[in-house]
Amino acid sequence: MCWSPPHEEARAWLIGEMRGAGLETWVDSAGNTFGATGIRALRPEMPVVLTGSHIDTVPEGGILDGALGVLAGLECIQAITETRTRHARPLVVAAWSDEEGRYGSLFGSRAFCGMLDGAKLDEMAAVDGVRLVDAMASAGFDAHRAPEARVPAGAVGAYIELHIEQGARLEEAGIPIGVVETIVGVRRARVIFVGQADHAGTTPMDRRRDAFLASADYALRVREHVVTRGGRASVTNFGVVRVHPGASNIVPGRAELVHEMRDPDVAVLERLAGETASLAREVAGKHRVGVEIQPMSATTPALCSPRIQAATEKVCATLGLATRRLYSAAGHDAQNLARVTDSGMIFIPSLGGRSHRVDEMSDSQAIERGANALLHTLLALADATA
Ligand code: HGY
Ligand code: MN
Ligand code: MN
Repeated sequence: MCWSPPHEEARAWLIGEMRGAGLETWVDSAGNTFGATGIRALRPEMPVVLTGSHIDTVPEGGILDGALGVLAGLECIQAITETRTRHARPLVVAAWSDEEGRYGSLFGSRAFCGMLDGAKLDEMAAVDGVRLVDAMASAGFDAHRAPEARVPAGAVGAYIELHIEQGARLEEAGIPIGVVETIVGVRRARVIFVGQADHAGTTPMDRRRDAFLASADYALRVREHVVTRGGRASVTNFGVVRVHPGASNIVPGRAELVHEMRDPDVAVLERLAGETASLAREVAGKHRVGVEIQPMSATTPALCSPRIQAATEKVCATLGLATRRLYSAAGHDAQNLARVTDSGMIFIPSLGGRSHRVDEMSDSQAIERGANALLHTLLALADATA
């Protein structure tokens, strides 16, 4: 969890490894950590080739989501430096802060790409109520300075991120390398049903205004709606459910869901957001409860750069690695970087498609192939011969 003591310990370890590899290091005001060859800041006079990912994880997550891209990026740059391989542009590896979205998803790369609304910082809070300003202060950062992390225009010439697919398509197709074409948009909203707390024994069933029952009805109907009326790639999830007061002998007076929807097409997401809001009102009426919908975050789907895709495919052809183009059903920092530079992603297969769970894993050959594809893509982009 970003800004926590374990995360800051991991950051310190990473900076040590970067310095050990002979890189210049810095941390920006949004908590993004950088390791660079020969430069101490990003400036448009010398556009860099940037790689990286994130070191924060989901609760009870795996060890590759994010960390693979940061450590493989560092390993590649270290190998290039140690072998004194010529490259025209500086190489930089980044660990973006709070990718997993405790504070609205892809926080660090949003700040880096100038997408952070400074006016909202004071109200930003995690689902457990911890405010961003307090979480960042606990790690020694002033949240109000996060927008200063904005990268100068033209300072990044290309961005390429290595990541696990977090799904089963590559494994099932027996393809070692995925070349990402689009990255989904993710919309999150808090949906709060308000009924009436009552005695769970003495209140007749037909007189209850049960907020949890309304929320359960809503969840089932939304899932049906998204599956039948969404796009081919639309998905939805309810990963956080809170019932109040939360005692077995009280009819729930309040139920709060965090509702997430994803799709590579923003128009589909917009349509579903409107339709599910109407559904919420319809369900609330049926259960004689109130409902409030509080939007939490909305990331925009992104198209990856054809230049980066072609560079990766050319490199993989030389390495004898089969590739497949695919969309990412997970959100990534690369979708923000697409706003400031040519941005792309390389996927490797996830065993059984497992991710966001402790047994998330890829086999070592897959990791090696992915790192090799990243290494040669970085070199191609750094020499702008791609
Ligand atoms: O949730 C996601 O899509 C990513 O793992 N942050
Ligand atoms: Mn993740
Ligand atoms: Mn990730």
